This record gives sequence, structure tokens and C-alpha cells, in this order.
Amino acid sequence: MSGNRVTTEENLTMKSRYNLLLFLILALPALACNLVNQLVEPAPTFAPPPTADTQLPGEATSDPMATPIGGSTPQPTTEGEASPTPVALGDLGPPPEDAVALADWLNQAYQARPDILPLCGILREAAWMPPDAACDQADLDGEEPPEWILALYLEPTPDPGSADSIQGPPGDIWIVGATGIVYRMLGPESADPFGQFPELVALDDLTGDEQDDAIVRYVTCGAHTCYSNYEIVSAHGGAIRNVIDVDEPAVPEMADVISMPTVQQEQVIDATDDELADFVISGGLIGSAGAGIQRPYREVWAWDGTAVTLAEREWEDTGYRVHRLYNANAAFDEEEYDEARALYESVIVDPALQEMAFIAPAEEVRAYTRQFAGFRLALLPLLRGDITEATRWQNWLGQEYANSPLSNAAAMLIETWQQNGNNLPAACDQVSSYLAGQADVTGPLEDMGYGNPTLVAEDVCPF
Ligand SMILES: [Ca+2]
Ligand SMILES: [Ca+2]
Ligand SMILES: [Ca+2]
Repeated sequence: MSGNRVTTEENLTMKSRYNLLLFLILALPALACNLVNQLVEPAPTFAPPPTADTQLPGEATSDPMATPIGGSTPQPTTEGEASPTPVALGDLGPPPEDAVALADWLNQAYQARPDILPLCGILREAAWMPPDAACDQADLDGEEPPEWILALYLEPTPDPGSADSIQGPPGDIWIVGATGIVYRMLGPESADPFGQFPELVALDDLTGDEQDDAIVRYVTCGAHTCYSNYEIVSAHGGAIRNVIDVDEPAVPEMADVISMPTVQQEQVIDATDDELADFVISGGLIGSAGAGIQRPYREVWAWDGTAVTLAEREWEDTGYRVHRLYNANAAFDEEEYDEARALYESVIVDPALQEMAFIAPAEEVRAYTRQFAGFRLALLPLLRGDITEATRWQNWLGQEYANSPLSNAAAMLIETWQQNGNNLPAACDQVSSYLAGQADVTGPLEDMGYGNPTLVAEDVCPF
């Protein structure tokens, strides 16, 4: 099943992450320098996708200034509208120092159709662009000429500072096309002065219209963790625009941004077996003590006919018992009940699983983790009317955790279900009402760090 794997508790977790991200962006730039106490080295690696079928952005390796810049041949404009008379690049004068004026300058330059390498040489000379910044062209809209994809400083920056700084010099991605500046990743209003310099990750067709789309990225770092933020720019079906659609974004500003902490790998591969390239990223760990020990995850972002959306999120199996429970819950929420049952059983019986202490000692986390799994194992058989198997797990809970809220809840669930004509949602309602009045239903599972799901009484019986 290629369904969306975002579950309720995981959404809450993601919200925490996005809220943290927003918090860090808005309020804590000064903390960026405080790297002393980090538990997990963020050290995100941003290697280009290692696949042969990915077209990586070209590199401007030749000396751009070695090419004469005045001799560009203006191309004939398309019929119809009158276009301004192209001005040769050499006659334009140097790029202005103001971003608004630079947009005009780039528009005029684009009309002259110069080679892009000398153009970028001029932009570097004017301190608008660092030496290794994106300077690429690709025909995104299927109409000649190709669009320019340029990574530029927010303002001319002759001395960008230490390259070792976790915060790079701020910048933006501009795409220049026939109608002017057709796209800016951040834009003048929201450009992040504390982010790292943005980059072009890959050019590939993710939408199936046989025109390249541009995956662009900017990285923003907080005290402990760097977040990679991506947009995917396409002309599919119309104007050049970012085509990402995030289902249930934590904040409205993130509705069209793919964001992941501590990205370890980026790939452009067909992960969904529809012969169309997808954007696949792995990572996800927040390197702060308060986030707890987390599961890395992998996301597949794929074209759905209208937008690039999250096709799949898979959590790694870390070998921790409580993480196995989270993975079982994810399968349960996906209604993959056979997989969920197998995972819940292994939470209880797998001798190789590790315990995790967080605020509570490991033994306490273990006990509540097994109880939660035990309750779900008593619940799941009732979906197919298997009272014998449900009772078996109720008895197990009664022996191992006598009179605990979850043990009592399992007994109440089965009894109510038998008496109410096998109405499972109604039985769950009754159980939830009971649990709402109990203390310590899920114990330490309520807070295993903000990077982990939160499990509370109302999550126990969610029908
Ligand atoms: Ca074009
Ligand atoms: Ca495309
Ligand atoms: Ca695909």
C-alpha cells in the first residue's frame, strides 16, 4: 500500500519539529553558535543523489571570464508581443547593488541570451554569487530558450565570512525566464538571513511531462540541528511554480516545503514503481537531549498527477522496544493490521530488543511499552470476532500487570464488546471514558522526548 504514512502521533511529533524550526528561525539565531552541548553531531551531508539516472546540475568549471562577454547574439523573439530591443550583456554595465534593480538587470540580460557561464562570472565579480553557487540553465517550460537557475546572495557580499560557520552567508535561488524573474525560492520578504546558502539539488523530470523540474534546497540550523528545506519547481501544466503540496502542514508557511532535520541522503529515483522519478530523503534525527532517542526515517515524495506529495514515510527499526511499539502503532493507524499484530507481539516477546530510559528508568518504559502492545493485541482480534485470541491477551495483561489501567481496560473492552452486539467503536468509547479518569495510563510513554510520538490515554483505543 502506498498510502500516506503520517499518523496522528507522528503529526504531533512533526508539529513539534516544525514549531521548533520556526522557533529557531524566528527567535534563536544567536543560539546557532552554541554547538558545545550537542549530543548528536548534526553534520548533515548533502551529497548529490548517487544515481546514474539523475541529472545533476552542471558545474561551472571553466573560467567564465575567459569567454568574451560582449558578443552574444540576440535570438529572435517570438511572434506577437513587442519585446524590448535586446541589449548585449557587455553594454548593460555591471550588475546593480540593489536586489530590485538586479531583477531588471537580469531581465535585460536574459533578452540578450548570453551564455550562462560568462553571465555568472559577471555576477561573481560583482559579489552577487559565491564561486561554487548554482549557475545552471534548463528548459523547464518546454519553450526555448532555457531558464536560468541562479543562487544569489541577498545583497552583494564581497566577504562572506568563514566557510566553516554553520550559518552560511544568506542567499536565495532565482529562476529567470521569458517573463522575468519567474521564481524566487525565499523571496525578498522571507529570505532567511540565518540560513545556509541555497543550492540546486537536482534537475530531473518528476512530473512526467518530459521537462526538467528543479529541486532546490536551503538549510537552516538551530543550536543542535540543521533542517533541510526543499522546493520542487516545475512548469507542469502552466506557469513555473513550486509544485509541492504538504498534507496537513504544521504551520501554513510549510504547506509547500519539504522539511527534514539532519538529512543523510538525497536521491532522485523511482521508489514508487511508476517509471517516474521521485524525490527520496532519509534522516530525521533532532540532535538535542530534549528530543530523546529517535528513529531515523525515509520519505518518498512523488508526483500524484497534480502536485508532489508524500507517498510514503518509513521508520527505521532501531532495535529499541519502544520504537518497535511506535512502528506497530504506525502500521495500526495505516490499517495494516497483520503487520501491526506481528510488531506488537514482537514488542512483548522479542528477547533482542533494547530498553530505553528517558525521564523514567528503562524498566518502567519497558513495562508500559509491553502493556500498550498487550492492549492492542487484545483489541485487534475483535476486528475479526476472535474472542479467544482477545481473551488470551487480556489474561496475559491480567497476569503480568494486574489491576493496571490498561489491563482493566482490556477486560472492559471485551466484556462491553460481547454485551453490545460486537460494536467495537462503542466499546472503545466506553474504555476511553474509563481511561480518561485514570492516572498513569501510559506512564513514561507520554513523554519520551519531543522527537518521539506522545502516547496518552486517548490514543489507546482509537476506534
Ligand atoms: Ca524555457
Ligand atoms: Ca517535469
Ligand atoms: Ca515514481
